[in-house]
Amino acid sequence: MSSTITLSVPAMTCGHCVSTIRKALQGLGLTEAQIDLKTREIRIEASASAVPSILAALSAEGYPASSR
Ligand SMILES: [Cu+2]
Repeated sequence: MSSTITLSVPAMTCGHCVSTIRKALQGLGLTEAQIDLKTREIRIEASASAVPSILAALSAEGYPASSR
């Protein structure tokens, strides 16, 4: 069962970051992610069990994230 998950990504500071993150999420099949540069948050529909692999993928791109 999926729910809305909000991730905080402090290192996301510009449009380049956003596009890198968007690509990483698309690689995981998360094509509907909402990425808010102003609050540095990502909102996705995903199952809680998918969160660790999402965090790992973001971290691998240089954007450590935490769920909140
Ligand atoms: Cu940037």
